[in-house]
Amino acid sequence: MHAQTLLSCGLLLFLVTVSNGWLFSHFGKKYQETDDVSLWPLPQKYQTTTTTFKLGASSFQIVHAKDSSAGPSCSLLQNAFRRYFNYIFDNVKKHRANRDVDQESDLQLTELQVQITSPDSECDGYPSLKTDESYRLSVDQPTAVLKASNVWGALRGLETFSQLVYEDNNGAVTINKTDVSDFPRFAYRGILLDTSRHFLPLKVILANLEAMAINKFNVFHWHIVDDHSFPFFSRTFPDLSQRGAYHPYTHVYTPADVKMVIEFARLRGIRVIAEFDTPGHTQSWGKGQANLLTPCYSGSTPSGTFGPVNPILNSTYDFMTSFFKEISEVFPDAYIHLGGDEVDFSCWKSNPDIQKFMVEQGFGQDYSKLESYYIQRLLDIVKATNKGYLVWQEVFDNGVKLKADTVVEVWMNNKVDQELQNVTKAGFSTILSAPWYLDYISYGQDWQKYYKLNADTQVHVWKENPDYKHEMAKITAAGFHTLLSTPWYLNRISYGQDWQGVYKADPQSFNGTAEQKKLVIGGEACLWGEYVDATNLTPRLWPRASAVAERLWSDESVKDVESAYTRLVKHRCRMLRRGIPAEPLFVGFCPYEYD
Ligand code: CP6
Repeated sequence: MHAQTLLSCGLLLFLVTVSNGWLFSHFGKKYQETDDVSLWPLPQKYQTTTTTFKLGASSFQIVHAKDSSAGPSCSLLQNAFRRYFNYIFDNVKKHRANRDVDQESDLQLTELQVQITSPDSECDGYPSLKTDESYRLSVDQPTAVLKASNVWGALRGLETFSQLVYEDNNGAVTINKTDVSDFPRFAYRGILLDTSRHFLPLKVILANLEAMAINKFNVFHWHIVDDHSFPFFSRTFPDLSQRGAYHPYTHVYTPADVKMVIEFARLRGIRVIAEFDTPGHTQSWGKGQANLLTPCYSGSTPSGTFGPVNPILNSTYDFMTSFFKEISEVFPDAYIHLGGDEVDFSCWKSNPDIQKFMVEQGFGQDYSKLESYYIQRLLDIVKATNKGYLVWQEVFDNGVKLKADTVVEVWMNNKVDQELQNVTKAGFSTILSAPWYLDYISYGQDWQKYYKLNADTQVHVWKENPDYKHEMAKITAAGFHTLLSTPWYLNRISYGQDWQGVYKADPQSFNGTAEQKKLVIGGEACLWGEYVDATNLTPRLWPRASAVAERLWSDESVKDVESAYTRLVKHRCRMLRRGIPAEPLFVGFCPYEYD
């Protein structure tokens, strides 16, 4: 038993039951844990036994089954075999001498056969919203068998296989006789990264894609440009990044960089959905594209500042046509995210040409009609590229006419259930991100608040927390010096955004018919970039995003926080061991720690 488990035993109730030789089983309801294995996200069904097999680095192989529709020419699988072989054996070598398999006394597992069952393995394709990610895994002597209809299910099964492997007390690589039958609860399981507020180096993006694969996420929502910078290199409009990026070549994603992200993601069964958010959030676009943004006025003269995309000029739509033609060719996914959130009307209101247009169109003073007019024209442009699209919820709320296959993303954290009801009632698919804004550290823990506090005066400033005010009064009345730290506890994330809060949210908990619930295709964890760059991205996102991963993959009934804790602690240690600096959930230690 790991000492870390002993520690958590003091904290949590730990159950092991033995029945019919099956030590623990899970069928969407109750399950128990072993000391060594932690599956995350929990599979839909699995059954494991006390029978163990040893794996030797020189004898064990991952191979294509004879009747598989994929073979050694499938580089996606070859690449995955190598990746998982290394996860199973490399670190063992690195950290301690791997005890050799004892041929005499140990049962050996020498092979994992991977069998792709459908005639089209999809080896050279891309995953999509309709992809079947299910797999079956049978670990038995002398070979284990992994069956999936295509390579995407095989990737998920390989991850599960690698999670079943552990080291016994002597350090021997071990796996128990186990059966798994697994599939995701939701088809869309995303992570949003924002590369505009801070440029994220390529290796940070790739490391995050690797962490996503370990957690069975399947969509990278790339919020690639925004107000603050435009790091996407457009072949059609190179000035956009030349003038709009933080730096025209160190802080830009070249076509080769973008290709690498897309291929690295594909090899892990992850879709890359790029977001080009308009008409708001576009300040950086204005630097490299003249006349794209609306000139704001103060009184009757232009103020020199600019607002959202100018919706009244034909040149705007010509630009969008060329731009989205390029985007639709660069990004192979069938969907593009078109944004449409948080449009500020004040600049439009100030501009006399826009005012005139509003009158001509009969929009009155309703600027959301102007916004809808723009979005409608944009959607028609993108539709002509044969792409589907996602939009933020405001686009739906404003009554824009949407294609039937549009996905509406619900992000506002008020009246979430009502919004999900409305969107699905109108027949649209939806994804939920409102409960999963992981960039967000609670109010009271942002730096401005700390900065304003002052050890002398805070007694007057910090009314919400009278405890230490009282304490300091007592201490100083007794004539002692004191110092203050109460308001400066930077260690904790607010309730609601800690992992338990994230874990408890469910995308289908709103009131609605079965048909409405089916329209919820998933959700995503958002890591907006205002306070995040390469220095803090990984620990801020992981393992809290893992809690989202289990919510979106595992059965609805898997929601017990205490048993999740036991597994998540071990899963987080596994991420450390695989080189991902995921932050701790609570006190304890890992067998292999990050250095
Ligand atoms: N940027 C863009 C953002 C946000 C949105 N869109 C955002 C808004 C509120 C919070 C976090 C992020 N930073 N383009 C909203 C979808 Cl709390």
